[in-house]
Amino acid sequence: MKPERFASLWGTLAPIGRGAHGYHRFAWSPPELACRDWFAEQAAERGMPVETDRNGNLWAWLGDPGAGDAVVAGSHFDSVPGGGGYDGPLGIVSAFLALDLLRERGLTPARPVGVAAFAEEEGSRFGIACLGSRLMCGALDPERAAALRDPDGVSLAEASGLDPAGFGPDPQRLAGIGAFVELHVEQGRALTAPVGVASAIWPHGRWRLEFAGEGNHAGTTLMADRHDPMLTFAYTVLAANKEARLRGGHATIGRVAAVPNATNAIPASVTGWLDARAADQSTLDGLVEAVTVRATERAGRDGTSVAVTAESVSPVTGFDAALRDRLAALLGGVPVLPTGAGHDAGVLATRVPTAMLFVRNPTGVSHAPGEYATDEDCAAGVGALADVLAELACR
Ligand code: HGY
Ligand code: MN
Ligand code: MN
Ligand code: MN
Repeated sequence: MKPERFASLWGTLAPIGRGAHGYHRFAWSPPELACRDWFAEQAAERGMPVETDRNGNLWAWLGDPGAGDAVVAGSHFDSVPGGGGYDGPLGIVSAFLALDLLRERGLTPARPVGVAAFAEEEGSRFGIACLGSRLMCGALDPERAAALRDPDGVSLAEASGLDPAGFGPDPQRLAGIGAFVELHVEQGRALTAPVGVASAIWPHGRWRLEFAGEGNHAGTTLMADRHDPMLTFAYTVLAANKEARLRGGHATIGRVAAVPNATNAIPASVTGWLDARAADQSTLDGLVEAVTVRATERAGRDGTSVAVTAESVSPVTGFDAALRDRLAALLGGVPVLPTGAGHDAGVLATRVPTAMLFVRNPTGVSHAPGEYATDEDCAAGVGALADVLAELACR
């Protein structure tokens, strides 16, 4: 595919939700709804019926998915606050363009082929990553999902317009999928070629940290009399960074809220979210344990308390080895590499044969405005995805 052809379709989606400081495409917010409209238009242009499943995921089909053994390609539209534009949308634009290439090559799929857009992959609105794919795959309690509310108190059902009684596993849909392939911008700088294949997703997760102390006056309370949860919180941020470095893991504490959040009052509580990841499960477990122990010890000294709650934990995802090796060989021995980023593919991989393709990101930056991929590499990604779809669906 010529880079300018990729750029032409990319240019119809990329401006949606782009702000001065990155993208703000939260699930079922106006920009993400506009992306869903874009999805329906692209599908209609290709004569592909569209459906929204019970968990809010979008599907467009070539052929009858009821025939089973479908090959599906896709990703997500939503972003982190101030995110980059390629994380997610690149996989969906590339899927539609790859289908165009199949048609131009005169290839007619012998199996149903789908394009999917999964809901709330980043978890930016409701706090749980891969919400739509987890619900579909039975990896998230539907009642827990129905109880979720965004920071404005809006429920998942209110935001999506879905029936909360419908949230949950979709075994019939999964049974009809023979393979899922997600193309994604690389979120790092390890990929030295335009396209690569994922070997695994690091185990990772999110833990909610709740620090409780004593709210008091910032100006009159003696230092010796304070039980300041912000102090314990600050110490825990440093501890997480240190423990991660010691283990070669990754740890960040974000999404912070102090109550009250005032300049002249010591907060009564501080909440933050630990995002921790590591190349293997025991290292991740050790990292989270160390952070928890250090925070608890410090709380004892500060006269505060800390509660650590696992929000969503994803074990290591080893992609289907046969499929992974088959695609790497098909694409001429492209690099095969792990990723520390979570993906819907990591959830689907627990239920159907799944693979991931990466497109080089020269900046290595992601979840920030600097996220980037050249039109040339993106066009190479479309070509690779078309080769994969031809191999899996047209033979
Ligand atoms: O958070 C992640 O790893 C992914 O980008 N959603
Ligand atoms: Mn992301
Ligand atoms: Mn993503
Ligand atoms: Mn006062």
